[in-house]
This record gives sequence, structure tokens and C-alpha cells, in this order.
Amino acid sequence: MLYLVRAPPEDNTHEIIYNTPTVTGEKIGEEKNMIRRIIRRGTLVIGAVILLTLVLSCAPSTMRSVVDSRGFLFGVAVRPGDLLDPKDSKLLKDNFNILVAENIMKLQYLRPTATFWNWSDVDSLVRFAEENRMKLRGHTFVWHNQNPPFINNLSDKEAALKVLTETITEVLTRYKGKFYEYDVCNEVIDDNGILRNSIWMRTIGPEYIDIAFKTARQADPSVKLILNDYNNEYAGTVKGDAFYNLVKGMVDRGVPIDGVGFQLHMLAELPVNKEALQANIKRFRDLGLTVSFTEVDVRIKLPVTPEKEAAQQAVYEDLLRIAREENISCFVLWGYTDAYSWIPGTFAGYGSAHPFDQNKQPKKLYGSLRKILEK
Ligand code: 9MR
Repeated sequence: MLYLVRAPPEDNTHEIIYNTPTVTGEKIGEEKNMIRRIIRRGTLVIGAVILLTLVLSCAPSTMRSVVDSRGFLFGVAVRPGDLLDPKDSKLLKDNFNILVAENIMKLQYLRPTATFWNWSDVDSLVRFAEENRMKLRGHTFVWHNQNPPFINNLSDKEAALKVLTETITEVLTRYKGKFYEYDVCNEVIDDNGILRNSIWMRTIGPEYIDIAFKTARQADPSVKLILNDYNNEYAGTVKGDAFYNLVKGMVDRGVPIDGVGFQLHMLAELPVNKEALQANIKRFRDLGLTVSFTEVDVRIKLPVTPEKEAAQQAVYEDLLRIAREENISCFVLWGYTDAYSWIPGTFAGYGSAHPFDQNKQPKKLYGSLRKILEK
């Protein structure tokens, strides 16, 4: 029997149907519909995939995705509140892949008495970094500043040695493998280029530095151990050379130091001495060490003018360009916003030192840093 099926004009299968007497017209119609449905569904899926790809490729990439894709560690110092405020924490996640605690890991806060350890804020920071695949810098064990009274009152060498080794061991045992770098000692050289007259120097003597590094290495073999300081970034200056000589001595003595930190608290009015900075980076490299830019900010003498902002931008740009060219260990800002800046409280008449303004909006400076990072 032959069934005549009226095929739609665009349907070019009607001949086959006409010439297939063993299959009913109804069944053929069903199959055709099914094929059409499958094709329609397939087209929809392909369309959706294309659309999604387009949307994703047009979505603006974040600073974070830029630095991640370049394998560059770009970070910032944070306060506990930054992690709790949803807007602040989003800004951190969108921009940075390494964090450091601005204050909470200093002994004044972390170990306020001989027997009390204030772990909770640090635990939260470590958790936040892990959840967001960020690295961490530790700051700091041995410093002359922000120590609790029980440390400032030490007078006996044995007691001081016990506090120093116990503190380092306790922290690095708890957070073993969690920190990328740690400022084992901070600012041990004073502005005249000699070992600073700190509580550690007075009670233990100059060997406290070697002891601190050896203790840290024993507690966590994986963390990079750093000696950090300010005004140490230029070769050929009193402090820069004193810092280098101290570090070279440590390397010669086989002390387990992995790198040095240049804090880089800069002034907009003083352009970067690129030659002296690069010469310094090179000589630490030649000792087998890494260099980190650990506390970058560039303060402006108020009031802010477009000229001063341009000068500030040039300083930031030079530092970032050199950091990328020299492939330094990490580039960390000492704060992202003028809203929480340490600058006005310390340098009267100065401010506007960071890439985000008082309202946490990116400044023109931010865009210029991003361009360098995108290269
Ligand atoms: O930014 C920190 C500020 O909140 C503290 O009041 C101050 C106390 O000295 O320390 C600031 O951070 C310093 C860092 O730990 C070491 N290098 C210099 C930084 C700016 O003073």
C-alpha cells in the first residue's frame, strides 16, 4: 500500500517516503519530527556554548587573573576587618594573590603575654588565603617595635633566647607549610648602618639574628626565610651597604637565609634610582638569594596636585617595571586604600599613598600599574 504524505515544501525526504511502501506514513512522520527535535536541541546547545564563550571572553579580566596568568606575586598588607567586610574582601580577591598581616602577627598582638597566644585572627587569615588560593608572607618575629611588655622587660640572655626560639618554633610549627615567605627579622640595622640597639641585641647580642634564622629553618624547612628592612634598596648608600654586608656574612657563615626584603616606603618627590636598585638586586642574586618588595607605598606631600600624582605614578611604575624585569619573589603593597593608610598618622602632612582612594575607588595610578602587569 502506498500512503501519500504531504511533505512541507522544504522537506526533501518526501521521495523516499513515497517509495517506501513497507513503512507507514505515520511512523515516518514521527521519526522525522524526532530528528528535527534532536537537530533543534543540538543547535540550541551549540548556540548556548558559543554565547557563553563570548560572554566569558568579553567579561573584563581582573587584576588577579592578570597577575595569576603572568605567574607574578602581587600582594597587599591587610587588617582583620578587610577579610570580614564583603566589599573589602572582594577587592582583595579581585586584585591580589599574596597577603601579609599588617599588624596581627607582630608579637604585641600574637603573643601579648608569655602564656597567651592570640591565634584566632591569624587562623582566619590563613583560612581566607587558602580558600582563595592566595600565598602568605609572615611578618614578623624579631623586631625592636610592637613587642609586648614581657619582651620589652627582658634582661636576661637565657630568658630572651628562650622567648625568641620558643616563639618562632611555636608559630612555624602551627603554620608549617602555610607561609611562602617569613620576615624572620625586621629592621635590624639602624639609620647609621650599625646593628640596632634593640631588646634582642641588648639581651642576646648580635648572634640573635643567626639563631632566629636557624630556629625558623628547623621549625619549617619549606618557608622562605627573609631579612627585611627599609632604606636598604640602593647599593652605594650607608644603610644599603651595611645591610648587604650583614647578609653576606650570614651567607658565608652558612646561616639558612633565602632572601632579602626591601620595604620600599617611597616619596613621590624622590624619583627611583633605578641603577642603584638594580645593582643591589644583582648583588643579592649573586649571593644565591631572592629579593622581595615587601611594603611598597609612595606618599605625597599634601595637598595632592596632578603633577605630584604624576611623580608618584612614575615611582610606582619604575618599581613595578623593575620587579617584573628582575622577576623578583613578590611585590607587596603596604595597604591598598587611603582609607586605612598608616601614612598620615606617621608622616604629618603626607598622604594619598595607595592605588585606591578614600572611597576604595581605583585611582588613575591603578590603571597604569595594571598596564605594566598586563605586558
Ligand atoms: O602599618 C603598620 C602600622 O599600622 C603600625 O602602627 C606601625 C607600628 O610601627 O607599623 C606599621 O607597619 C610597619 C611594618 O610593620 C614594618 N615596616 C614599617 C611599617 C610602617 O611603619
